[in-house]
Amino acid sequence: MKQFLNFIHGEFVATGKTFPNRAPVDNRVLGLVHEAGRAEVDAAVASARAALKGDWGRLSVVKRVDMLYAVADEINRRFDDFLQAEIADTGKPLSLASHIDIPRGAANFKVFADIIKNVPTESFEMVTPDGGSAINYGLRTPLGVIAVVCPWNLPLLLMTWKVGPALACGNTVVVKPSEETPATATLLGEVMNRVGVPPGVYNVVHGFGPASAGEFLTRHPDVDAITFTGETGTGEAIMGAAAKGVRKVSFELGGKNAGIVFDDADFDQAVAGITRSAFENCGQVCLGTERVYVQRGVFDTFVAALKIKAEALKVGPSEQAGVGLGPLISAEHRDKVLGYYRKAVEEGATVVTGGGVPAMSGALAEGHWVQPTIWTGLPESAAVVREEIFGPCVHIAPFDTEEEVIALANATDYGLATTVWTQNLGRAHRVARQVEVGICWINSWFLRDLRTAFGGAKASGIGREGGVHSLEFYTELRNVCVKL
Ligand code: NAD
Ligand code: 6OD
Repeated sequence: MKQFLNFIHGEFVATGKTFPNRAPVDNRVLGLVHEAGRAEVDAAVASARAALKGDWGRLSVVKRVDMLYAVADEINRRFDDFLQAEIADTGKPLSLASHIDIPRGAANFKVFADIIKNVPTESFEMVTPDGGSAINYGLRTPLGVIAVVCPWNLPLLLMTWKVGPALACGNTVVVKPSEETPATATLLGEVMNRVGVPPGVYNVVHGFGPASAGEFLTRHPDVDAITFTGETGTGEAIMGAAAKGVRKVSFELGGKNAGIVFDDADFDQAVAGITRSAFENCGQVCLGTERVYVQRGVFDTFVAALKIKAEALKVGPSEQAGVGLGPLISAEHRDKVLGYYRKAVEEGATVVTGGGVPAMSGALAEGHWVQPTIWTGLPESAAVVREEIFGPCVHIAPFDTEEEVIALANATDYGLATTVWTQNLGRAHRVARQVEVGICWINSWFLRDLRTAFGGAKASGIGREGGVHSLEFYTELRNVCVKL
Protein backbone atom coordinates (compact mmCIF):
# COMPACT_ATOMS: atom_id res chain seq x y z
CA MET A 1 0.00 0.00 0.00
CA LYS A 2 1.40 3.42 -0.97
CA GLN A 3 2.37 5.63 1.97
CA PHE A 4 2.09 9.43 1.78
CA LEU A 5 4.71 10.71 4.22
CA ASN A 6 5.40 14.11 5.67
CA PHE A 7 8.49 15.90 4.32
CA ILE A 8 10.46 17.55 7.08
CA HIS A 9 14.04 18.81 6.94
CA GLY A 10 14.60 17.02 3.64
CA GLU A 11 13.41 13.65 4.93
CA PHE A 12 10.23 11.64 4.53
CA VAL A 13 8.66 11.14 7.93
CA ALA A 14 6.09 8.50 8.94
CA THR A 15 3.80 8.97 11.93
CA GLY A 16 1.86 6.45 13.95
CA LYS A 17 -1.46 7.81 12.71
CA THR A 18 -2.74 7.30 9.17
CA PHE A 19 -5.90 7.89 7.17
CA PRO A 20 -6.86 6.51 3.74
CA ASN A 21 -6.52 8.49 0.56
CA ARG A 22 -9.33 7.52 -1.80
CA ALA A 23 -9.63 7.73 -5.60
CA PRO A 24 -12.61 9.87 -6.65
CA VAL A 25 -13.25 7.70 -9.74
CA ASP A 26 -14.05 4.49 -7.83
CA ASN A 27 -13.49 5.24 -4.14
CA ARG A 28 -10.68 2.66 -3.88
CA VAL A 29 -7.95 3.30 -1.32
CA LEU A 30 -4.92 4.72 -3.12
CA GLY A 31 -2.71 4.76 -0.06
CA LEU A 32 -2.32 5.80 3.55
CA VAL A 33 -1.58 9.37 4.54
CA HIS A 34 0.57 9.91 7.63
CA GLU A 35 -1.10 12.59 9.69
CA ALA A 36 1.27 15.08 11.31
CA GLY A 37 0.71 15.82 14.97
CA ARG A 38 1.99 18.79 16.95
CA ALA A 39 5.47 17.23 17.17
CA GLU A 40 5.84 16.96 13.37
CA VAL A 41 4.47 20.45 12.82
CA ASP A 42 6.91 21.80 15.44
CA ALA A 43 9.77 19.98 13.73
CA ALA A 44 8.80 21.31 10.29
CA VAL A 45 8.55 24.90 11.53
CA ALA A 46 11.86 24.61 13.43
CA SER A 47 13.55 23.20 10.32
CA ALA A 48 12.12 26.04 8.19
CA ARG A 49 13.41 28.58 10.74
CA ALA A 50 16.88 27.00 10.79
CA ALA A 51 17.06 26.99 6.97
CA LEU A 52 16.36 30.73 6.93
CA LYS A 53 19.39 31.28 9.13
CA GLY A 54 21.49 28.69 7.26
CA ASP A 55 22.47 27.95 3.67
CA TRP A 56 19.20 29.15 2.13
CA GLY A 57 19.31 32.51 3.93
CA ARG A 58 22.88 33.05 2.71
CA LEU A 59 22.18 32.17 -0.93
CA SER A 60 22.45 35.04 -3.44
CA VAL A 61 19.34 35.91 -5.45
CA VAL A 62 21.07 34.63 -8.58
CA LYS A 63 21.74 31.22 -7.03
CA ARG A 64 18.20 31.06 -5.62
CA VAL A 65 16.80 31.81 -9.06
CA ASP A 66 18.96 29.08 -10.61
CA MET A 67 17.65 26.62 -8.04
CA LEU A 68 14.01 27.50 -8.77
CA TYR A 69 14.65 27.00 -12.47
CA ALA A 70 16.09 23.60 -11.60
CA VAL A 71 12.92 22.78 -9.60
CA ALA A 72 10.77 23.68 -12.61
CA ASP A 73 12.96 21.63 -14.95
CA GLU A 74 12.78 18.63 -12.63
CA ILE A 75 8.97 18.86 -12.44
CA ASN A 76 8.94 18.82 -16.23
CA ARG A 77 11.40 15.89 -16.33
CA ARG A 78 9.04 13.98 -14.02
CA PHE A 79 5.94 15.29 -15.78
CA ASP A 80 4.33 11.85 -16.02
CA ASP A 81 4.87 11.09 -12.32
CA PHE A 82 3.17 14.36 -11.36
CA LEU A 83 0.42 13.77 -13.91
CA GLN A 84 -0.34 10.27 -12.64
CA ALA A 85 -0.27 11.43 -9.01
CA GLU A 86 -2.61 14.35 -9.73
CA ILE A 87 -5.15 12.39 -11.75
CA ALA A 88 -5.20 9.56 -9.21
CA ASP A 89 -5.89 12.02 -6.38
CA THR A 90 -8.48 14.17 -8.19
CA GLY A 91 -9.94 11.98 -10.95
CA LYS A 92 -9.77 14.97 -13.32
CA PRO A 93 -9.43 14.37 -17.08
CA LEU A 94 -5.86 13.71 -18.15
CA SER A 95 -6.26 16.33 -20.90
CA LEU A 96 -6.96 18.98 -18.26
CA ALA A 97 -4.18 18.00 -15.85
CA SER A 98 -1.64 17.73 -18.64
CA HIS A 99 -2.53 21.14 -20.11
CA ILE A 100 -3.15 23.15 -16.96
CA ASP A 101 -2.23 21.61 -13.60
CA ILE A 102 1.24 20.19 -14.22
CA PRO A 103 2.61 22.82 -16.66
CA ARG A 104 1.48 25.57 -14.26
CA GLY A 105 3.16 23.67 -11.41
CA ALA A 106 6.49 24.14 -13.20
CA ALA A 107 5.74 27.65 -14.53
CA ASN A 108 4.97 28.95 -11.04
CA PHE A 109 8.65 28.49 -10.14
CA LYS A 110 10.09 29.99 -13.34
CA VAL A 111 7.84 33.02 -13.50
CA PHE A 112 8.54 34.15 -9.94
CA ALA A 113 12.27 33.44 -10.32
CA ASP A 114 12.21 35.86 -13.28
CA ILE A 115 10.17 38.42 -11.38
CA ILE A 116 12.45 38.52 -8.33
CA LYS A 117 15.44 38.89 -10.65
CA ASN A 118 13.96 41.66 -12.75
CA VAL A 119 11.60 43.79 -10.68
CA PRO A 120 13.33 46.82 -9.13
CA THR A 121 12.49 48.54 -5.85
CA GLU A 122 11.81 52.25 -5.45
CA SER A 123 14.44 54.96 -4.92
CA PHE A 124 14.01 58.64 -3.94
CA GLU A 125 16.55 61.39 -3.65
CA MET A 126 15.80 64.17 -1.13
CA VAL A 127 17.11 67.55 -0.01
CA THR A 128 17.98 67.50 3.71
CA PRO A 129 17.36 70.41 6.15
CA ASP A 130 21.10 71.25 6.21
CA GLY A 131 21.05 71.82 2.45
CA GLY A 132 22.69 68.49 1.72
CA SER A 133 21.02 65.44 0.29
CA ALA A 134 20.08 61.87 1.01
CA ILE A 135 18.97 58.91 -1.02
CA ASN A 136 16.33 56.39 -0.02
CA TYR A 137 16.02 52.98 -1.51
CA GLY A 138 13.75 50.02 -0.91
CA LEU A 139 15.18 46.69 0.15
CA ARG A 140 13.08 43.54 -0.05
CA THR A 141 13.79 41.07 2.75
CA PRO A 142 12.12 37.70 3.29
CA LEU A 143 9.12 37.56 5.63
CA GLY A 144 10.37 34.37 7.28
CA VAL A 145 8.59 31.04 7.74
CA ILE A 146 5.41 30.92 5.64
CA ALA A 147 2.52 28.51 6.26
CA VAL A 148 0.92 27.49 2.94
CA VAL A 149 -2.53 25.92 3.39
CA CYS A 150 -4.06 24.49 0.21
CA PRO A 151 -7.33 23.08 -1.20
CA TRP A 152 -7.89 19.99 -3.33
CA ASN A 153 -9.26 21.28 -6.62
CA LEU A 154 -5.98 22.20 -8.37
CA PRO A 155 -3.52 20.73 -5.86
CA LEU A 156 -0.11 21.25 -7.51
CA LEU A 157 -1.07 24.45 -9.33
CA LEU A 158 -2.46 26.23 -6.28
CA MET A 159 0.30 25.04 -3.94
CA THR A 160 3.16 26.09 -6.23
CA TRP A 161 1.37 29.37 -6.98
CA LYS A 162 2.31 30.23 -3.38
CA VAL A 163 5.49 28.17 -2.83
CA GLY A 164 7.11 29.55 -6.04
CA PRO A 165 7.00 33.23 -5.05
CA ALA A 166 7.58 32.50 -1.34
CA LEU A 167 10.86 30.73 -2.12
CA ALA A 168 11.82 33.25 -4.82
CA CYS A 169 11.61 35.94 -2.14
CA GLY A 170 13.96 33.96 0.13
CA ASN A 171 11.40 32.58 2.58
CA THR A 172 11.03 29.00 3.75
CA VAL A 173 7.68 27.19 3.74
CA VAL A 174 5.63 24.59 5.56
CA VAL A 175 2.88 23.33 3.27
CA LYS A 176 -0.35 21.74 4.50
CA PRO A 177 -1.94 20.15 1.41
CA SER A 178 -5.59 19.19 1.45
CA GLU A 179 -6.28 15.89 3.20
CA GLU A 180 -7.98 14.83 -0.09
CA THR A 181 -4.93 15.35 -2.30
CA PRO A 182 -1.62 14.59 -0.56
CA ALA A 183 0.30 13.20 -3.55
CA THR A 184 1.88 16.00 -5.58
CA ALA A 185 3.02 18.04 -2.55
CA THR A 186 4.79 14.91 -1.30
CA LEU A 187 6.34 14.25 -4.71
CA LEU A 188 7.66 17.80 -4.80
CA GLY A 189 9.81 16.89 -1.76
CA GLU A 190 11.71 14.42 -3.98
CA VAL A 191 12.23 17.18 -6.53
CA MET A 192 13.59 19.57 -3.89
CA ASN A 193 16.10 16.98 -2.69
CA ARG A 194 17.15 16.03 -6.19
CA VAL A 195 18.01 19.60 -7.24
CA GLY A 196 19.75 20.40 -3.95
CA VAL A 197 17.31 22.75 -2.25
CA PRO A 198 18.64 22.79 1.34
CA PRO A 199 16.73 20.80 3.99
CA GLY A 200 14.05 22.85 5.74
CA VAL A 201 13.32 25.20 2.84
CA TYR A 202 10.31 23.16 1.70
CA ASN A 203 8.39 21.09 4.25
CA VAL A 204 5.07 19.25 4.00
CA VAL A 205 2.80 18.26 6.88
CA HIS A 206 -0.26 16.15 6.17
CA GLY A 207 -3.57 16.13 7.97
CA PHE A 208 -6.88 17.87 8.41
CA GLY A 209 -7.87 21.38 9.50
CA PRO A 210 -9.35 21.77 12.99
CA ALA A 211 -7.45 20.00 15.78
CA SER A 212 -5.00 18.66 13.21
CA ALA A 213 -2.02 19.77 11.12
CA GLY A 214 -3.84 22.78 9.59
CA GLU A 215 -4.71 24.31 12.93
CA PHE A 216 -1.39 23.36 14.58
CA LEU A 217 0.45 25.06 11.73
CA THR A 218 -1.60 28.23 11.47
CA ARG A 219 -1.56 28.70 15.27
CA HIS A 220 2.16 28.02 15.50
CA PRO A 221 3.85 31.04 17.14
CA ASP A 222 7.00 30.70 14.99
CA VAL A 223 5.12 31.01 11.69
CA ASP A 224 5.51 34.56 10.35
CA ALA A 225 2.75 34.65 7.72
CA ILE A 226 -0.06 32.48 6.37
CA THR A 227 -1.10 32.15 2.76
CA PHE A 228 -4.34 30.24 2.31
CA THR A 229 -6.66 29.11 -0.48
CA GLY A 230 -9.98 27.54 0.42
CA GLU A 231 -13.44 28.22 1.74
CA THR A 232 -14.39 31.59 3.15
CA GLY A 233 -15.44 30.01 6.48
CA THR A 234 -12.02 28.36 6.83
CA GLY A 235 -10.43 31.73 6.05
CA GLU A 236 -12.35 33.23 8.98
CA ALA A 237 -10.99 30.52 11.32
CA ILE A 238 -7.42 31.01 10.06
CA MET A 239 -7.73 34.77 10.41
CA GLY A 240 -8.58 34.22 14.07
CA ALA A 241 -5.44 32.10 14.45
CA ALA A 242 -3.34 34.72 12.65
CA ALA A 243 -4.50 37.48 14.99
CA LYS A 244 -2.30 36.07 17.74
CA GLY A 245 1.10 37.57 17.00
CA VAL A 246 -0.43 39.88 14.33
CA ARG A 247 0.67 37.66 11.44
CA LYS A 248 0.21 38.73 7.82
CA VAL A 249 -2.37 36.78 5.75
CA SER A 250 -3.09 36.34 2.06
CA PHE A 251 -6.45 34.70 1.37
CA GLU A 252 -7.94 33.34 -1.86
CA LEU A 253 -11.46 32.25 -0.87
CA GLY A 254 -14.81 31.17 -2.26
CA GLY A 255 -16.95 32.68 -4.98
CA LYS A 256 -20.39 32.74 -6.55
CA ASN A 257 -19.29 34.06 -9.88
CA ALA A 258 -21.57 35.57 -12.49
CA GLY A 259 -21.31 35.06 -16.23
CA ILE A 260 -22.93 37.84 -18.28
CA VAL A 261 -23.94 37.25 -21.88
CA PHE A 262 -25.15 40.26 -23.88
CA ASP A 263 -27.22 39.82 -27.03
CA ASP A 264 -24.37 41.33 -29.08
CA ALA A 265 -21.91 38.62 -28.00
CA ASP A 266 -20.36 36.20 -30.46
CA PHE A 267 -22.95 33.56 -29.63
CA ASP A 268 -20.90 30.42 -30.27
CA GLN A 269 -17.91 31.85 -28.42
CA ALA A 270 -20.11 32.74 -25.44
CA VAL A 271 -21.67 29.28 -25.32
CA ALA A 272 -18.24 27.62 -25.52
CA GLY A 273 -16.85 29.97 -22.86
CA ILE A 274 -19.69 29.42 -20.39
CA THR A 275 -19.52 25.66 -21.01
CA ARG A 276 -15.90 25.78 -19.80
CA SER A 277 -16.48 28.17 -16.93
CA ALA A 278 -19.44 26.16 -15.62
CA PHE A 279 -18.22 22.59 -16.09
CA GLU A 280 -14.41 22.50 -16.25
CA ASN A 281 -12.84 20.38 -13.51
CA CYS A 282 -16.41 19.20 -12.78
CA GLY A 283 -17.27 22.73 -11.62
CA GLN A 284 -14.59 22.62 -8.94
CA VAL A 285 -12.83 25.86 -9.89
CA CYS A 286 -13.14 28.85 -7.59
CA LEU A 287 -13.36 31.10 -10.67
CA GLY A 288 -16.15 29.00 -12.18
CA THR A 289 -19.53 30.38 -13.18
CA GLU A 290 -22.55 29.24 -11.17
CA ARG A 291 -24.87 32.14 -12.11
CA VAL A 292 -25.39 33.02 -15.77
CA TYR A 293 -27.34 36.10 -16.84
CA VAL A 294 -28.34 36.17 -20.51
CA GLN A 295 -29.95 39.13 -22.30
CA ARG A 296 -33.57 38.33 -22.99
CA GLY A 297 -33.40 38.33 -26.82
CA VAL A 298 -30.97 35.40 -26.87
CA PHE A 299 -32.04 33.71 -23.60
CA ASP A 300 -33.98 30.74 -25.02
CA THR A 301 -31.43 29.96 -27.74
CA PHE A 302 -28.58 30.25 -25.22
CA VAL A 303 -30.25 27.85 -22.75
CA ALA A 304 -30.87 25.37 -25.57
CA ALA A 305 -27.26 25.63 -26.81
CA LEU A 306 -25.75 25.21 -23.33
CA LYS A 307 -27.98 22.18 -22.77
CA ILE A 308 -26.57 20.57 -25.93
CA LYS A 309 -23.01 21.28 -24.75
CA ALA A 310 -23.64 19.93 -21.25
CA GLU A 311 -25.22 16.76 -22.58
CA ALA A 312 -22.31 16.26 -24.98
CA LEU A 313 -19.76 16.22 -22.16
CA LYS A 314 -18.40 12.72 -21.81
CA VAL A 315 -18.34 11.66 -18.17
CA GLY A 316 -15.64 9.14 -17.30
CA PRO A 317 -12.25 8.30 -15.82
CA SER A 318 -9.19 10.46 -16.47
CA GLU A 319 -7.48 8.45 -19.17
CA GLN A 320 -10.49 7.54 -21.32
CA ALA A 321 -10.39 9.31 -24.69
CA GLY A 322 -12.67 12.30 -25.06
CA VAL A 323 -13.59 12.58 -21.37
CA GLY A 324 -14.63 16.11 -20.41
CA LEU A 325 -16.02 15.57 -16.95
CA GLY A 326 -14.48 13.66 -14.06
CA PRO A 327 -15.98 12.89 -10.65
CA LEU A 328 -16.28 15.20 -7.66
CA ILE A 329 -13.45 14.98 -5.16
CA SER A 330 -15.15 12.95 -2.40
CA ALA A 331 -18.32 11.21 -1.34
CA GLU A 332 -18.91 14.03 1.15
CA HIS A 333 -18.64 16.68 -1.55
CA ARG A 334 -20.88 14.66 -3.91
CA ASP A 335 -23.53 14.49 -1.17
CA LYS A 336 -23.29 18.25 -0.67
CA VAL A 337 -23.69 18.91 -4.42
CA LEU A 338 -26.58 16.43 -4.73
CA GLY A 339 -28.19 18.16 -1.74
CA TYR A 340 -28.19 21.39 -3.80
CA TYR A 341 -29.60 19.48 -6.80
CA ARG A 342 -32.55 18.42 -4.62
CA LYS A 343 -32.92 21.88 -3.11
CA ALA A 344 -33.12 23.48 -6.56
CA VAL A 345 -36.11 21.28 -7.39
CA GLU A 346 -37.74 21.95 -3.99
CA GLU A 347 -37.35 25.69 -4.64
CA GLY A 348 -39.15 25.35 -7.98
CA ALA A 349 -36.35 25.22 -10.56
CA THR A 350 -36.90 24.00 -14.08
CA VAL A 351 -34.23 21.35 -14.58
CA VAL A 352 -33.04 21.95 -18.14
CA THR A 353 -30.64 19.03 -17.96
CA GLY A 354 -28.97 16.79 -15.37
CA GLY A 355 -29.89 16.97 -11.73
CA GLY A 356 -28.79 13.47 -10.81
CA VAL A 357 -26.09 10.82 -10.97
CA PRO A 358 -24.95 9.31 -14.27
CA ALA A 359 -25.05 5.53 -14.65
CA MET A 360 -21.52 4.19 -14.37
CA SER A 361 -20.52 0.58 -14.76
CA GLY A 362 -18.32 -1.80 -12.78
CA ALA A 363 -15.99 -0.32 -10.18
CA LEU A 364 -16.74 3.20 -11.45
CA ALA A 365 -20.22 2.91 -9.94
CA GLU A 366 -18.51 3.53 -6.56
CA GLY A 367 -17.08 6.88 -7.78
CA HIS A 368 -18.33 10.37 -6.93
CA TRP A 369 -20.09 11.19 -10.20
CA VAL A 370 -22.79 13.78 -10.77
CA GLN A 371 -24.44 15.00 -13.95
CA PRO A 372 -23.70 18.45 -15.36
CA THR A 373 -26.79 20.41 -14.46
CA ILE A 374 -28.59 23.51 -15.72
CA TRP A 375 -31.52 25.22 -13.98
CA THR A 376 -33.75 28.11 -14.94
CA GLY A 377 -36.72 29.80 -13.32
CA LEU A 378 -35.46 30.46 -9.79
CA PRO A 379 -35.64 33.76 -7.93
CA GLU A 380 -32.37 35.42 -6.92
CA SER A 381 -33.13 34.48 -3.31
CA ALA A 382 -32.89 30.71 -4.03
CA ALA A 383 -30.10 28.84 -2.24
CA VAL A 384 -28.51 27.54 -5.45
CA VAL A 385 -28.33 31.10 -6.79
CA ARG A 386 -26.81 32.52 -3.59
CA GLU A 387 -24.52 29.85 -2.12
CA GLU A 388 -21.27 28.47 -3.52
CA ILE A 389 -21.91 24.87 -4.62
CA PHE A 390 -18.55 24.02 -6.26
CA GLY A 391 -20.11 21.50 -8.63
CA PRO A 392 -20.89 21.28 -12.38
CA CYS A 393 -24.08 23.32 -12.25
CA VAL A 394 -25.44 26.71 -13.28
CA HIS A 395 -28.61 28.69 -12.95
CA ILE A 396 -29.47 30.81 -16.00
CA ALA A 397 -31.67 33.89 -15.69
CA PRO A 398 -32.72 36.50 -18.27
CA PHE A 399 -31.99 40.25 -17.99
CA ASP A 400 -32.95 43.32 -20.02
CA THR A 401 -30.53 46.16 -19.34
CA GLU A 402 -26.85 46.70 -18.57
CA GLU A 403 -27.68 48.44 -15.28
CA GLU A 404 -29.93 45.58 -14.23
CA VAL A 405 -27.34 42.87 -14.89
CA ILE A 406 -24.58 44.76 -13.07
CA ALA A 407 -26.83 44.98 -10.02
CA LEU A 408 -27.63 41.25 -10.29
CA ALA A 409 -23.97 40.29 -10.64
CA ASN A 410 -23.01 42.40 -7.62
CA ALA A 411 -25.83 41.19 -5.35
CA THR A 412 -23.64 38.69 -3.51
CA ASP A 413 -21.28 38.70 -0.54
CA TYR A 414 -18.59 37.19 -2.78
CA GLY A 415 -16.44 39.06 -5.29
CA LEU A 416 -14.01 36.75 -7.02
CA ALA A 417 -14.49 36.71 -10.80
CA THR A 418 -16.89 37.63 -13.61
CA THR A 419 -16.90 36.64 -17.25
CA VAL A 420 -18.57 39.07 -19.66
CA TRP A 421 -19.49 38.26 -23.25
CA THR A 422 -20.10 41.19 -25.63
CA GLN A 423 -18.68 42.62 -28.86
CA ASN A 424 -19.41 46.19 -27.78
CA LEU A 425 -16.05 47.53 -26.62
CA GLY A 426 -17.49 50.48 -24.70
CA ARG A 427 -19.90 48.23 -22.86
CA ALA A 428 -17.16 45.75 -22.02
CA HIS A 429 -15.06 48.43 -20.32
CA ARG A 430 -18.09 50.00 -18.60
CA VAL A 431 -19.14 46.67 -17.10
CA ALA A 432 -15.58 45.77 -16.08
CA ARG A 433 -15.41 49.01 -14.05
CA GLN A 434 -18.64 48.30 -12.20
CA VAL A 435 -18.51 44.62 -11.29
CA GLU A 436 -17.30 44.17 -7.70
CA VAL A 437 -14.72 41.44 -8.30
CA GLY A 438 -10.98 40.90 -8.27
CA ILE A 439 -10.87 39.46 -11.80
CA CYS A 440 -13.06 40.36 -14.79
CA TRP A 441 -12.63 38.38 -18.00
CA ILE A 442 -14.06 39.81 -21.22
CA ASN A 443 -14.84 37.27 -23.95
CA SER A 444 -12.64 34.75 -22.12
CA TRP A 445 -12.31 32.81 -18.91
CA PHE A 446 -9.36 31.56 -16.82
CA LEU A 447 -6.92 33.17 -19.24
CA ARG A 448 -3.89 33.71 -17.01
CA ASP A 449 -0.89 35.99 -17.24
CA LEU A 450 1.02 35.29 -14.02
CA ARG A 451 2.30 38.88 -13.84
CA THR A 452 -1.21 40.18 -13.19
CA ALA A 453 -3.02 40.71 -9.89
CA PHE A 454 -5.04 37.68 -8.77
CA GLY A 455 -7.43 37.64 -5.84
CA GLY A 456 -10.92 38.35 -4.64
CA ALA A 457 -12.96 41.31 -3.46
CA LYS A 458 -15.48 41.22 -0.57
CA ALA A 459 -15.76 37.73 1.03
CA SER A 460 -13.63 36.19 -1.73
CA GLY A 461 -10.28 37.09 -0.26
CA ILE A 462 -7.73 39.40 1.24
CA GLY A 463 -4.87 40.75 -0.83
CA ARG A 464 -3.58 40.01 -4.29
CA GLU A 465 -0.93 37.61 -5.52
CA GLY A 466 0.73 37.39 -8.94
CA GLY A 467 3.62 39.43 -10.35
CA VAL A 468 4.83 42.21 -8.07
CA HIS A 469 1.81 41.65 -5.83
CA SER A 470 3.31 38.35 -4.72
CA LEU A 471 6.56 40.15 -3.92
CA GLU A 472 4.57 42.61 -1.84
CA PHE A 473 3.08 39.82 0.22
CA TYR A 474 6.12 37.55 0.54
CA THR A 475 8.65 40.24 1.47
CA GLU A 476 9.10 42.92 4.08
CA LEU A 477 9.93 46.17 2.28
CA ARG A 478 12.58 48.11 4.21
CA ASN A 479 13.43 51.71 3.40
CA VAL A 480 17.14 52.50 3.67
CA CYS A 481 17.91 56.23 4.00
CA VAL A 482 21.50 57.27 3.30
CA LYS A 483 22.63 60.80 4.19
CA LEU A 484 25.16 61.86 1.59
P1 NAD B 1 -11.30 24.15 2.75
O1 NAD B 1 -11.35 25.54 3.26
O2 NAD B 1 -12.24 23.16 3.32
O3 NAD B 1 -9.85 23.51 2.99
C1 NAD B 1 -8.69 24.15 2.49
C2 NAD B 1 -7.51 23.76 3.36
O4 NAD B 1 -7.68 24.32 4.66
C3 NAD B 1 -7.34 22.25 3.55
O5 NAD B 1 -5.97 21.95 3.50
C4 NAD B 1 -7.90 22.04 4.95
O6 NAD B 1 -7.37 20.91 5.60
C5 NAD B 1 -7.46 23.31 5.64
N1 NAD B 1 -8.24 23.68 6.82
C6 NAD B 1 -9.56 23.47 7.04
N2 NAD B 1 -9.93 23.98 8.24
C7 NAD B 1 -8.80 24.55 8.78
C8 NAD B 1 -8.54 25.25 9.99
N3 NAD B 1 -9.49 25.49 10.88
N4 NAD B 1 -7.28 25.68 10.21
C9 NAD B 1 -6.29 25.46 9.31
N5 NAD B 1 -6.49 24.81 8.15
C10 NAD B 1 -7.73 24.36 7.87
O7 NAD B 1 -11.44 24.26 1.18
P2 NAD B 1 -11.54 23.07 0.13
O8 NAD B 1 -12.85 22.38 0.32
O9 NAD B 1 -10.28 22.29 0.18
O10 NAD B 1 -11.55 23.87 -1.27
C11 NAD B 1 -12.71 24.37 -1.87
C12 NAD B 1 -12.88 25.83 -1.53
O11 NAD B 1 -11.72 26.55 -1.90
C13 NAD B 1 -14.01 26.51 -2.28
O12 NAD B 1 -14.69 27.37 -1.41
C14 NAD B 1 -13.30 27.31 -3.35
O13 NAD B 1 -14.02 28.42 -3.82
C15 NAD B 1 -12.07 27.72 -2.63
N6 NAD B 1 -10.99 28.04 -3.57
C16 NAD B 1 -10.68 29.35 -3.76
C17 NAD B 1 -9.68 29.70 -4.68
C18 NAD B 1 -9.31 31.13 -4.97
O14 NAD B 1 -8.31 31.36 -5.66
N7 NAD B 1 -10.06 32.11 -4.50
C19 NAD B 1 -9.01 28.68 -5.38
C20 NAD B 1 -9.38 27.36 -5.15
C21 NAD B 1 -10.36 27.04 -4.23
O1 6OD C 1 -4.43 30.53 -11.84
C1 6OD C 1 -4.15 30.78 -10.67
O2 6OD C 1 -3.08 31.32 -10.34
C2 6OD C 1 -5.12 30.45 -9.62
N1 6OD C 1 -4.78 30.83 -8.37
C3 6OD C 1 -6.26 29.81 -9.94
C4 6OD C 1 -7.27 29.48 -9.01
C5 6OD C 1 -8.27 28.64 -9.34
C6 6OD C 1 -9.28 28.27 -8.42
O3 6OD C 1 -9.81 27.19 -8.37
